Amino acid sequence: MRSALDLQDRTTPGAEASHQKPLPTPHRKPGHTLPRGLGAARDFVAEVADLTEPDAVVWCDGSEVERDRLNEELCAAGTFVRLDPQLRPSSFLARSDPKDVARVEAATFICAEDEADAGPTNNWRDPAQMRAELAHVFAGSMRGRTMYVVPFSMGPVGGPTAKVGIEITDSPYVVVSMRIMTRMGEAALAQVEAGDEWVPAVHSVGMPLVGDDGSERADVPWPCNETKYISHFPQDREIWSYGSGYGGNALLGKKCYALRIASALARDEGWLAEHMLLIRLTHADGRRFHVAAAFPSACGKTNLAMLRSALPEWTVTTLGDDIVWLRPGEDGRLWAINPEAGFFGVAPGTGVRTNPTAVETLTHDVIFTNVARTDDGDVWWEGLTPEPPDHLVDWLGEDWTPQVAAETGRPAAHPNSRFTVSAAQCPIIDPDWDDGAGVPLDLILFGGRRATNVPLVTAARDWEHGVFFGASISSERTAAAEGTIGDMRRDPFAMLPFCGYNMADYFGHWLAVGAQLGARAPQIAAVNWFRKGADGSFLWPGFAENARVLDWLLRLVEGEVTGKQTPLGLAPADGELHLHGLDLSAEDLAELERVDPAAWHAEADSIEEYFVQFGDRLPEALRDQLAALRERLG
Ligand code: OXD
Ligand code: MN
Repeated sequence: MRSALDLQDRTTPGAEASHQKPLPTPHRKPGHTLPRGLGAARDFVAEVADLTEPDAVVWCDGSEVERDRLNEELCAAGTFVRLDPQLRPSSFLARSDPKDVARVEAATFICAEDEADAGPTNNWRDPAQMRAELAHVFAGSMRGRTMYVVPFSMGPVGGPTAKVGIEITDSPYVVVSMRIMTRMGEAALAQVEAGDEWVPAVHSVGMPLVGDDGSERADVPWPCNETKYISHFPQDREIWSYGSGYGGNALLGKKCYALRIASALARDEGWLAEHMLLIRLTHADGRRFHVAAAFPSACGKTNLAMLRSALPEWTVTTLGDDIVWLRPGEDGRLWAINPEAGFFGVAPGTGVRTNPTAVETLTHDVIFTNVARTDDGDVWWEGLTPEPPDHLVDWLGEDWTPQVAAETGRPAAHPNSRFTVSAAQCPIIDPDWDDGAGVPLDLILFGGRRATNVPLVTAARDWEHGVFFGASISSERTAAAEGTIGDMRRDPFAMLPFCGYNMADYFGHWLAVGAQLGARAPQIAAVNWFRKGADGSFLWPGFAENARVLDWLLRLVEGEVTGKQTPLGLAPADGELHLHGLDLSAEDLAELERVDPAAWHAEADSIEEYFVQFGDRLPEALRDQLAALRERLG
């Protein structure tokens, strides 16, 4: 990634003439960290327009008419291809620039005044320095384009936990995606008008169509810039994103706002912004439970969010697949909402066997990005069906056949190709998903992909023990790395790329919230669906069968089972896990739950090594947990 300060070779026209303009910041009333109301929004929009020089400014209302017009424009520009109206009604395929296909963690910055407030796990930049760099790249960056003003609410509009944002973007793809992923348009603007606080979020693809000298250049289907900045100012609650049109880099309500900025807001206001799915389990006898779960990428989060229970007594309904905001309620329980309104899910691996519910969700009104196109105008990706079609146009727009794939190993869909779809379309969406009050949590799961060592399920003894589980989540990076501790990545609370402040302070904040909740805090547990046997095959069937693990944990919560103590925590006692109808040998079950003290001493060393980077900021309670683990291991 190039830095924008050495942009002598910058091909983007227009920066030099106007680089002296400072980066605007919205007006805040004295004592307020966030701007409020429509006046401040109007002024900020005018200042951003003055810096970026768009041809036109459009305030988005979120209507279907507006969406249809933008979709037509995106088709005319070649960004969208309309899919076959019979096979996939009102759906589109976008192909991104091949160099703009994922979140860019190396260009994701936390700009806190004090470097220690960003902490050792974030890329820190000095805020003043970053503002100067951004002023330079944003100057004239929207020339020849339309600037869209996108008011949006994270959470049901007006709900007690909801928060408003305003994204300013020069990408119509972002506008139509934000309409799916958030509550976007008039209702959110009405909140701003009523005087609500709002988070400023500015985005430019970084490819102006007119140079300083007035020279014009043609647009491309997926404009972007090699120079990228995904910048966060947690103290000012501002987001500035430049150079990418893709996913979490550009849909600023998601990772940038609902996790990085929201985690800083949550720290200051006494709540939690988390990278978790959210589901409701309803028992045949009518009892209902709510479960949130944090997993790093590629651990089956969307599959668990849309679980079809192998145990007929449980019915699962979906509340969210990626982010939850958790607030201690007046009743002393922890209440959860999903701040998003859609799913931005990874397509490959989503299929009839692994996630039939997701496949049913995607039958109409979907934006697909970087999947393959079938000859009859539909879409395909690896894992959608067991056998690929005979011919496809791949995500790069080139011919693809199973033979080509066999020879070159080239996938038809990019591994990070995505679907963007409204949550309301999910056939098992919970009837209360749009209720701003949220749901009270009974259980929080932490998990990763671990071929060895980590048992199928371990319940924490108490909240502090659970925070230790969260702080030490780890996941193997690749199939080749599985089984080797050296190649695994620690991803605390699955928040490594998403925590907007010092991770050690974040651990401390979790401890403080638990202390406030006391006895009414949800149960915490660690799970691992990915343990392997000596022959290298998975010991646990996963998917629908994961309901058996949830069933045991919820019976533990209810006091129907007691579990048995292991050095790690509480595991199912003999016969407690409901395994009827499952072809699982006694040996495999024992292996799934086995705790090897020597291997766990090595694990404890690896956790300690990870914790060292946090120095004195690491909460004492976590050091104590590590010491207690070693003592129990003997
Ligand atoms: C996501 C991610 O896109 O975690 O949800 O990267
Ligand atoms: Mn995610």
